[in-house]
Amino acid sequence: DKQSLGSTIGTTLDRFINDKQGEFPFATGELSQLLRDIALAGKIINREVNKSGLLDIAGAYGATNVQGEEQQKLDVIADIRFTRALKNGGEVCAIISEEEDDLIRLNNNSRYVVAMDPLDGSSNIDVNVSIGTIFSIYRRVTPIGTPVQMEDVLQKGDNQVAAGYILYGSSTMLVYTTGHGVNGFTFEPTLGEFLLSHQNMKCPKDGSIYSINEGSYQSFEPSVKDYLQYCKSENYSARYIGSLVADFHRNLLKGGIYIYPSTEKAPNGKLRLMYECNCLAFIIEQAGGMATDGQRRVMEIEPTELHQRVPLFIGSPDMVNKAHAFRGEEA
Ligand code: AHM
Ligand code: MG
Repeated sequence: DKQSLGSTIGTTLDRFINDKQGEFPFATGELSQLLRDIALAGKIINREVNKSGLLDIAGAYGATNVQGEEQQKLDVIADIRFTRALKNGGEVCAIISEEEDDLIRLNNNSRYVVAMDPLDGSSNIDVNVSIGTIFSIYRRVTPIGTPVQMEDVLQKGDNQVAAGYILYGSSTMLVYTTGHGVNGFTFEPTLGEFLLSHQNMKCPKDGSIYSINEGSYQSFEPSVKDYLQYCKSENYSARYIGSLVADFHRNLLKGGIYIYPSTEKAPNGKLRLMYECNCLAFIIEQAGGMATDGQRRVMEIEPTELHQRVPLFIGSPDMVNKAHAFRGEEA
């Protein structure tokens, strides 16, 4: 109705973050500031993504900056922009990124660690299909003021204090959780603001969309093959963009399951625990869904290396449970 429209439209992300600050651990304002820094980085990457088709001709128009960044691939540019925004913001002691081999040390006097995939969906970047940014925030475990250790960045997903993604789709959206539900904000480009558009998002308990790269069918485990046969017998819709954030976002809204199983080429699946899976697992659980590696909750997995991969089964709980049931039958 009109009144509820009026009360939600016009809530900017900044305002929402401020209003919710009481829900944050310690409520010192640092996490709020960090979320605002990430939103700013998202706006900057959004700007780059929107003109990415011009990258090759940018030089011809004198748009190349001193670092020559315009000549680089968009995922590298996104990594640089994101890191810079977090560095300038000062709220982060270390970043781990899908684009970097090692951790990046920032401000030792800060409390938070960020894990990110600055631009996911690399195969879609050059062909003007939706792509996304994924981020997780952890609290360091070693004392503030000391050099960051591996144990600060290698934490299991259950330790996340916040997580979110930015989807550069037909509109740009930022979706995040701090463990008190999931909220989505749509970017209004003429205002330069993210506005609250999807309050308290809930994933449908069941659905009829399955998302998997079926081209690798031959090398799937029997239980995954069986589940896919079941999806077909039920006349489900196959939808696979090949951009995790976009596939996840659609399934979150409509109900569905996304699977990246182990394959011959990728025995542990392709997706990274720290940069992709944990973040989306936190969000889907907060929205009432499930995320597993086919057996265990993703967020319980103890990471042993930065770029560790895990199979991913994520989405509507009834669908994830159904996929598990086929594995049970095999045993
Ligand atoms: P990337 O981090 O190199 O972009 O890879 C991750 C992407 C996901 O967005 C997507 O779901 C998946 O890889 C698609 O992989 P595939 O082409 O093997 O189906
Ligand atoms: Mg990725």
